[in-house]
Amino acid sequence: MLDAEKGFREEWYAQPLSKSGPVISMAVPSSYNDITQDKDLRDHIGWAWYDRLFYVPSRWQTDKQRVVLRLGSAHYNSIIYLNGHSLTSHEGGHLPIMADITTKLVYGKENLVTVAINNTLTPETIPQGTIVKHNDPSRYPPGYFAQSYNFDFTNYAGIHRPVYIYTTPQTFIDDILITTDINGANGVITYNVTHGNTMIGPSRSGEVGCSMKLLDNEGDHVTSAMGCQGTIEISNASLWWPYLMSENPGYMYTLLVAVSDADGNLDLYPQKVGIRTLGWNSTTLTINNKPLYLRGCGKHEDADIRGKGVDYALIVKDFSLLKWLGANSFRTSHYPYAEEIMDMADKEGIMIIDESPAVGLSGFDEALMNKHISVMQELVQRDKNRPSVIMWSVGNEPKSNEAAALNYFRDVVAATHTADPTRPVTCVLNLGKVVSATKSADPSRPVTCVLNKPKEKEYAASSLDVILVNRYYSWYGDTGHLEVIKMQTVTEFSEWHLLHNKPVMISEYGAGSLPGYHMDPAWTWSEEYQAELMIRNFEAFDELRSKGYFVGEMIWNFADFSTPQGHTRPGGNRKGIFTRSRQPKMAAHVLRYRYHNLANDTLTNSQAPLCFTSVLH
Ligand code: GCB
Repeated sequence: MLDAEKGFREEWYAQPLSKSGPVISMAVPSSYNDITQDKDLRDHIGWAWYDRLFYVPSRWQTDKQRVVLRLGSAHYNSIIYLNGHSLTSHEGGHLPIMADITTKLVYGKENLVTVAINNTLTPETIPQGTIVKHNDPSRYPPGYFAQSYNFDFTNYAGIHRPVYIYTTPQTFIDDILITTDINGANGVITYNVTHGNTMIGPSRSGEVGCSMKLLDNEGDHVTSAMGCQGTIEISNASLWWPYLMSENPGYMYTLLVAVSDADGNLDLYPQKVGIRTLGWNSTTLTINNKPLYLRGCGKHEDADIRGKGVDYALIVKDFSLLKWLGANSFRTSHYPYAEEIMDMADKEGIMIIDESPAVGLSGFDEALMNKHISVMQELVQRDKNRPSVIMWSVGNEPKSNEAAALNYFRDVVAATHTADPTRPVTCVLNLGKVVSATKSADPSRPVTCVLNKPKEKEYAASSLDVILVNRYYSWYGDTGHLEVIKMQTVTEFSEWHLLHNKPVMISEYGAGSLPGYHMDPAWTWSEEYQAELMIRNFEAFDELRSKGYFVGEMIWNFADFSTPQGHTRPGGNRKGIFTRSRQPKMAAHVLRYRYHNLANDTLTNSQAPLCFTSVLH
């Protein structure tokens, strides 16, 4: 049986891992699962260990720099050691891990960072999973167990996003909160800068001051302001618009934030700012006071070899395909995506429904809710200033037919919304406990949760601002009967609206197809079936749109993606309109035609200019 605790007992972190046993080379960022030929590594459940020696110049110490270690994400549970000592730990993948390492480094020498990561999912983790132990010695070897979970994508593990060490002065910018508004032709930016300081050597004295310089997207000076909080009004502002809603989508200013103290410390941060407003009522979503219709898809961070590891070329390719499709949005199903992806969305004008990793939750108790609220706070903290984020999704397909979901989702949504973002506040939870609900919670965006339970016995929808429902008519039900799609979709979505008096949209629909497999008349798994299923859905969507409360459609899925082995998933989930290597199936062409038409855009195969700008780090 695997000795899960061996590394901790033997203190592997006290020295380079190679001194404790054999090590293999591993890419960072990447999932470790598909890198080698080793099946056991691919299917590993439990702790995996990484380490890295790195050099720190003594100049950083002389210059009294504050040094921070930052991992973009590691999945799922991480314990980090520096030079043999415990540094920090973090539960949950998909969100950053940071630690101030200033006083723990050895300057002018090599340092050792060690990360232990455990991918085990349990009923207490988000997302949840179960370790199934098989105790029948006639059928399984001793200690045999397997991991199961309530979602279909592979639970890839490893250090998925870049790891950085960066420096700041002793007095540093800790956080910046931006909100924007529109006043006639003017744009309004409200900012709040918080700062911190660390003491290395003699303590600092004097006041800390903030100054702001606003630059336009060409880098030209627009205006300046003093003070750590304030409002800037820009006459004839350029607004942040989604792709195909303006000639110049994704317009962003740069707010150059400077924080300085009497000791001569100066910290600078170029904060991107997209000026836009969001609105929602019982039928409509608006951006800059214009009604929005979301044309998009559900996605995954997923590719061969690297799994969920950040891949710059793939990010640029995916945005190129989204624009080729005429899509204006996607949902970060079913977890927060890499910041590099979010940066591209801001820049390209692609709107994001920003989803938490709470996929398929059940058993809604107090501990789970507190954890869920913390995850939402971390997510809002990370993405709060992004113009592309137009909605928070607290989860996907919870078992919201359980009665406990009613108060649970009321409180998770309320915590995500909590009013005053500049002050800590509390929110009283149903289970009798008071949870500190966040200076980072966000009242400015609608909150949703993606549902799939029948509306008659469903307890989350009443708490949501917009109702998102996943439906697979003629795939999981009435398989082969494409003719019922329109009727069933129109009936169901009209009823959701009638029941809750809120805007509704379809967040998933689709069919699997095997590229190159053709059958006419359409037959399941053929490219024709996938395409025709979509066309039948479009008929329903158009009828629903004419009723005035249907605010968007998102195909499942952008691309084929990896799943655990199973008899319903031939080589993974094949509902992609692109293959896993990003080549279009027939469905992609069908969707492209529709999305450009919906945007009133003329389809041309325009020749892109051969000028490149490096968009990622
Ligand atoms: C769903 C899930 C998604 C699955 C999809 C499917 O409802 O939200 O994660 O991949 O169905 O293809 O079954």
